[in-house]
Amino acid sequence: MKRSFAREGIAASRVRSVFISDVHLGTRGCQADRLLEFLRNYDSEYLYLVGDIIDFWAMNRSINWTVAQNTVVQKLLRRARQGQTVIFIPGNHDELLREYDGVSFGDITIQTEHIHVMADGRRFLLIHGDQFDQVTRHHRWLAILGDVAYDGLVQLNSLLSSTRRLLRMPGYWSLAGYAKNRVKRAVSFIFDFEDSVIRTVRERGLDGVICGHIHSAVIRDAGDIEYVNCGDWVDSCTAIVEHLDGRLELIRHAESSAKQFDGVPSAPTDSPLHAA
Ligand SMILES: [Mn+2]
Repeated sequence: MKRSFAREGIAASRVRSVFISDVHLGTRGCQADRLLEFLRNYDSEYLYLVGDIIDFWAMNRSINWTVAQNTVVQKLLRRARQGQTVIFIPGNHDELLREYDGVSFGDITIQTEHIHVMADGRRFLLIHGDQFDQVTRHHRWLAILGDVAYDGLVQLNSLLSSTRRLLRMPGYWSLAGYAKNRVKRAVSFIFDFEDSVIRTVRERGLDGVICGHIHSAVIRDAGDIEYVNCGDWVDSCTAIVEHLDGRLELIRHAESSAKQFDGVPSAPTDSPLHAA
């Protein structure tokens, strides 16, 4: 069943599965509007929420819940109600949901991890990934401290973004993304996040893994294992889709929809010359 969205004037692509992680609902950094655009563009049989969807850590400090974020929750619930298989695999920021392993809420099932069988028969472990992050596992206070600092960066970043818009500078550049990438790169260098994920998946005799957590989207061929990370909806606006034949694709929403995105008052004619 191919649904078309008359309001948008574009038909949704039919894929087998959609994988998203690290949406961080409840924070200022959450790019709910862009996620809604993405969800409208992709219709699927399976929808996997691969952790850190709701940021309970951040909401302990201050809640930032927008209309768009509310709509995200409604759209997810509606997809489940309409018969899509929607599975929520909690992350560390929504870890309190891990107590509800196997429980369904409004047709969305919570599972601490899940094995998804691709259309071509390959078996992938779906897990958020904090279990492999030595910082969040053994130094929780350090992770929370880093999180507070990250919030500050996200706020500084939205200030920078509005300045860029004011100056009519095209594009979107994320300071927090830049900083976090540098920091996380260092962290993963030391603690070898990806390698420890891959090792575990190999030991379990699976073909691949789809995780999140480090906000760094990739599809990497690690020999016998395919390592896939969904990225996030704070900085990079990325997701993974499984096509009808089992092929995986990394979608960078911010880039692919730059032309049709009308949320920011920047026209294609934007250029420093034009603005001057
Ligand atoms: Mn996480």
